[in-house]
Amino acid sequence: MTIPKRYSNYASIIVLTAANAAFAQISSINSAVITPRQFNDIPAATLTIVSNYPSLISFEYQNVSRTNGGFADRTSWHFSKTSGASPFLFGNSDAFTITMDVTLTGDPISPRKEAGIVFNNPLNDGGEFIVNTDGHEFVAFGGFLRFYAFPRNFNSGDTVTMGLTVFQDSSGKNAIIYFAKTATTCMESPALEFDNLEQGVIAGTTIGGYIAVVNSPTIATNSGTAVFQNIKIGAPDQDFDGVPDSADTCPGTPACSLVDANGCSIDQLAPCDGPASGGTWKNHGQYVSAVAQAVNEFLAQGVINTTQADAIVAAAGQSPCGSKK
Ligand SMILES: [Ca+2]
Ligand SMILES: [Ca+2]
Repeated sequence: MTIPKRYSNYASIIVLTAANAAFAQISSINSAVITPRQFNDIPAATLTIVSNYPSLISFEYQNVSRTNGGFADRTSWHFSKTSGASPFLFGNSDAFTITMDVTLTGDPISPRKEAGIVFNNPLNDGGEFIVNTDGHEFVAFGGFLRFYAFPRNFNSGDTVTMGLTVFQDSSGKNAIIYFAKTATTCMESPALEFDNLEQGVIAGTTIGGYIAVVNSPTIATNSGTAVFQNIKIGAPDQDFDGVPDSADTCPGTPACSLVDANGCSIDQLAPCDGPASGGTWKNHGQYVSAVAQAVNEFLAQGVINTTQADAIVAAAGQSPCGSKK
């Protein structure tokens, strides 16, 4: 399913470079460390790097082809708070949300090209949340990461948003939620409590993104490109609506809903089942009126345009919500 993990020494190498750095707040992250040719089984391959954190980092491999052995080439980046001098070291109690738009292209799609978010920890190497070109997977696995697989609907050349939130749940346990958005779907995993001995992120873990391109002994032009855009790391946002948990008055917004500044969707402000404050709608008109009120708020905040507003109110009018059964 995944590229074998025979590179287990890497994590210790990168962490040792900054082993004594003090842990600092996530908000101090300001840059990325690039590690070119982290694994370099096909040294003759061409690698082109564009590094413009946080708007764009791209890794383009060409001619990943070697006839006399060699498994794969890999290049990575990791978050940094030192203007790219050293990787940021995450701690066990850090809570955060990471999102980025990832475009992975393989020419051809097989042998495998993979890209995504990587966690390198000092004890048992990396966990990854990735897409790949040949298996069409969205999958998280390895290290201390909880395994999770979304439906296999990734295709080479797609731009997808990949994200994850690491947070402390109501039981006081560290947990992770994975998020993925394609042009047509929006997917979110349940909150998964970490089950490793350290109960979550192992102190000293570095986090970033990478591409791996598997060698083709027969296709001289074997190539793969990963582009990471709109890289964001910030306070935890469990429902990925862009409003951090601490400011979100509507937790659990369905993935990819439009929300107001308080993190509330129109459905959450005016639920079909009855007012958000509780009870039931007196009649259908009261429901439609509540939707219209929410729509006006969204219009005023610039969250939706008038065409969208009209469509939402029309749909509410045609719904059975609030009608006597
Ligand atoms: Ca939120
Ligand atoms: Ca919300």
